[in-house]
Amino acid sequence: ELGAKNIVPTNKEPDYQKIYDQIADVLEDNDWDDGSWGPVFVRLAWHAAGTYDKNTKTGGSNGATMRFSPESDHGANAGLKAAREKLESIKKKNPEISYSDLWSLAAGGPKIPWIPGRKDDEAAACTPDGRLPDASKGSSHLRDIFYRMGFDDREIVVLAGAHALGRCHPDRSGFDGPWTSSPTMFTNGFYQELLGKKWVEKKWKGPKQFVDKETGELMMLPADLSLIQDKAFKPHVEKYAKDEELFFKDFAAVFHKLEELGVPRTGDEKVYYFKTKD
Ligand code: DDH
Repeated sequence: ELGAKNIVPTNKEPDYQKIYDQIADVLEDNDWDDGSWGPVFVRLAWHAAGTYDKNTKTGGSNGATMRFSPESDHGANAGLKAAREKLESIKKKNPEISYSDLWSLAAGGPKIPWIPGRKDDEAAACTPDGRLPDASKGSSHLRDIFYRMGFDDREIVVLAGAHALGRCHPDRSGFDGPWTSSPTMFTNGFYQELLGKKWVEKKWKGPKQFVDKETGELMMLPADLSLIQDKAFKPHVEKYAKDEELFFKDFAAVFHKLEELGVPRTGDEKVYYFKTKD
C-alpha cells in the first residue's frame, strides 16, 4: 500500500501536542513540593525569557543559555536545576525539540498561544547577572527591570499574578512560604490575597518579607507589596482581583509576549493551542 504514511519525512516537525501531553504526565509526579512540578516549570520559563533587553536585543527565551555557567549559577536561578533535570526525560524522548522550546512549552497552558522555533545557543550567549527582578526592592526597580524587557505597568501587574502558583524556599531565594493556599492552581488568588489580608513583617532572621497577620501562613515579598503601594499599579491589582476571566485572558497574552521576546519570527509561523487531557 502506497500512501502518505509510507513517506518518511526528512525534516520531521516535532509532534508538539504529544510532547505537551508527556510534560502533563510528569507534572503531577508526586515527588515535588506541593505535589506539582507546574510552578517551578513556570519559573524556569520565566527566568529564561525575563533576561531580555530590548535595547541590545540580547537574552530572552531563545538560546536556553541557563544550561551553562555563569547563568545557571546566578542567584535568581537557584533551585531551577531540578526543573531542568526533570525535563531531561522529555528531551531524551524527543531529541528534535530544542531546550529553549521545551522550557517554554513546559510553562504552557491551554489558553496560552505558543509558537515553536527557538534555537539553543552557546555559553558565550549567557546574559549578565542582575537582569531579573530583586524581590527585596520596590516599584521603581520593577519598572527598570520590566520596561527594559518592553512591558508597561499593567503588564507588570498581570505577570506578577503568576505568584498564585508555587512558593518561596529558604534554600533557594531565602524567602519562605506560598502566596496563596492553593499553590498548584492557577487563579487570581494572588491579587485577592494582596488586597484582602493584612500584611505584617515576618519576625525572623531571614530576609525581609511579609506574612498575613491572621495565620502567618501566606507570604508576600517586598516587591509584591509594592504593587498595592504604587498608585499606578494598584488599580490593575483591583481589576484582576475582581475579574478572574479578564486576568486569564490578559495573562495568556502577556505571558505569550514574554515567551516571544527576542525570538526571531517572520510572522508566518503556525500558532499552537494545546488540548488538555481532561
Ligand atoms: Fe516569581 N519569585 N518573582 N514570578 N515566581 C519566586 C517564585 C516564583 C519574583 C521573585 C520570586 C514573577 C515575578 C517575580 C514565579 C513566577 C513569576 C520566588 C521564590 C521569588 C523570590 C523562589 C524560591 O525560593 O523558590 C519577583 C521579585 C518578581 C517581580 O518583581 C515581578 C513573574 C513575572 C513570574 C511569571 O511566571 C510570569 C513562580 C511560578 C514561582 C514559584 C516557583 C516554585 O518553585 O514554586
